[in-house]
Amino acid sequence: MVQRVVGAALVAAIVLGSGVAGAQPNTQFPPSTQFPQVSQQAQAAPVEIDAAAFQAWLAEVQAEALAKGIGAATVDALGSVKPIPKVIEYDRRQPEFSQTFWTYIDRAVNQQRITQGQEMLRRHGPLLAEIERDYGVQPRFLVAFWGLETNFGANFGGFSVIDALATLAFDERRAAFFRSELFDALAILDAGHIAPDRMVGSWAGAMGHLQFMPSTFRAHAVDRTGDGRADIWGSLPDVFASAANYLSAEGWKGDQTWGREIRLPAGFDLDQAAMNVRKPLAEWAALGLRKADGGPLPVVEGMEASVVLPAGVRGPAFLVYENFHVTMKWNRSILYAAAVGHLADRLAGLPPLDAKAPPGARPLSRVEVEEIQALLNALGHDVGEPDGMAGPVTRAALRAFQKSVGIPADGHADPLALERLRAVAAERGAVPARTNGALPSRDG
Ligand SMILES: [Ca+2]
Repeated sequence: MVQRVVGAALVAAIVLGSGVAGAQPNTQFPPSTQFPQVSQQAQAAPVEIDAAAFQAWLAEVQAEALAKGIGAATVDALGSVKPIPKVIEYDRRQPEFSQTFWTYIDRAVNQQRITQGQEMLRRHGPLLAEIERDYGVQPRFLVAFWGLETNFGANFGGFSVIDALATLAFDERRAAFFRSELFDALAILDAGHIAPDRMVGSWAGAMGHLQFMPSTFRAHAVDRTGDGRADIWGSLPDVFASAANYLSAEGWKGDQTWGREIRLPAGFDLDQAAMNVRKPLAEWAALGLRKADGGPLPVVEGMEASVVLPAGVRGPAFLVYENFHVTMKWNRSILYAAAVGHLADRLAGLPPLDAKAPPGARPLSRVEVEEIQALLNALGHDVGEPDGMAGPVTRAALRAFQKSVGIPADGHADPLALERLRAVAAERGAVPARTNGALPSRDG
């Protein structure tokens, strides 16, 4: 239930890769510390919080909470909340490097997680079977989400959710979003679902085993055990039922899988590789798509799918179904959705990905992405002011550049794309403007 958009358009952008319509922020979920999609973080400046201003603000929030019908005891307890400067530092940090598909997937779907996930499937098999019967979400997917969110409950994040949300609601950057989440969290406490000292989660307020934001809790959490509390911190029946209920509400198909790795035919039109291009399976088969092992594509009447290339043309190609789109409502990262699907496959004993990381695959730094943008500008493919974040505009410009020089147009910003841009710019005498990242000037 994590959204890693913050401080991290770079992340969302590069991660979302070619052909993905949305690097736009998910409005429902803030970023989490559980599983950062960046390999390194720049040090954020230390944050100081004005204690008097915070107290004055808190009194105002308490008054609003009372007006919203939250009980006096809960509102009184809010008075002792202490802001956490570290939370604001997390919220403001800028990723220094993007993460490649390969570094992400290797970390998300490692052997230890597969082994542990299989053990969880066995241990909780009867419960998960009941949940599947009632909500139509297959056990291997629930366990995959659980593994990615908190490593099967090993890491909730360790922050007091109320303290973290109050800090972020006080900070001006995304005050409205977090203020609303804070009131939802207070309502959850007020309803007696959890004791205040057990309401722990990520620095951004994502709670419990599956990292539900308070608003998601209020919309979808389930008391499976019938004790009057939806305890997503301590009760696995409540945890699994809540997650399955949420996925089901978003349109999960219990009789379908997430997608599959495929082989694209030579000469495949890369403009067709986009989440918003959906075609019936028969149509994709007719275009020459095959299973990764070369076998014929299974065709199910009525099913539509999209092609995604999260690492560009030199990475794996996936044909993804409705459940992939549902996963991207949970977390709007295409890498996350691919990791959930692949982990679920591995839990079921399916093989590793057929595609392997190409030699020299490495993340781009923010400065290198700025250089790509500056070079695109210099070559007449306008991306606006370089910002080090390869979003939809940059990807579209990169595709246009790739088409103009006759190379596969996947719009994927990587070291090879940078090299090609440098070479073409040098040939044409196109000089990029200096950027914020102090782009080293090659002409002195
Ligand atoms: Ca319960």
